[in-house]
Amino acid sequence: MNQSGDITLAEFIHYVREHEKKLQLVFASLDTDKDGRIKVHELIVAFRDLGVSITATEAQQLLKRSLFFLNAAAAYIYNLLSHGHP
Ligand SMILES: [Ca+2]
Repeated sequence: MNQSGDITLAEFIHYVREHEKKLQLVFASLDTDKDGRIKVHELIVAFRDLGVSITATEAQQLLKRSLFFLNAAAAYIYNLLSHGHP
């Protein structure tokens, strides 16, 4: 980012890719059986390793909410960029 706060397309793409890498790392660390899916059980184990106990229902809600949040954020930015408003 320069002093005016502008970002170039190259910077934007670099930023998105860096975040994609982090998301891939997070996904890979949660997908312990490496089947390409984060299962409720895997999320429960991940939280247990952090010392947090969550139920299967809580894990399910968390998975749904994270996808909902990512989807909503992407839709918000897309609409803002294409229509000038969310
Ligand atoms: Ca898995």
